[in-house]
Amino acid sequence: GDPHCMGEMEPSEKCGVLNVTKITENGKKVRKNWTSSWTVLQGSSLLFAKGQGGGTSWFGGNQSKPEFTVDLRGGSVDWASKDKSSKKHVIELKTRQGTELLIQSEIDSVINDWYRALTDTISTHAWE
Ligand code: I3S
Repeated sequence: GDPHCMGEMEPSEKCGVLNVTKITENGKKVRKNWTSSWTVLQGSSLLFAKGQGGGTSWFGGNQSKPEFTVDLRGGSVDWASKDKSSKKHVIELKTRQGTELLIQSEIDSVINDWYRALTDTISTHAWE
């Protein structure tokens, strides 16, 4: 796998570059701002860092921190309806805290893997 994706002992751990935007924060609609984010699934948390992250192991270093973290416990994941975005392969992620995100990749195998990983994580942590 990716050498920068740490903790691959856990099946729920995954990382890669995705296009991400918030659409709702604490129940309030916010303006879309699609950004390319280095995304890490770690346990029941989904972490985002700005930029491609490609060669830099922000996650292992101590100077760079995740831009944004989402608690997946009690959340839900679904394919976004057409009215949410004109883009292809868009996942809609809703958290229990009332934040909604859209997550997208142009590569359908990539987004399908994330869809599976996120739904698995949410069902695994459903009773916490
Ligand atoms: O849902 P919207 O408002 O049509 O989303 C589009 C806009 O956020 C647009 O930005 P500005 O309205 O600030 O120009 C983005 O550039 C588009 O990417 C958004 O739509 P998609 O369909 O790409 O999610």
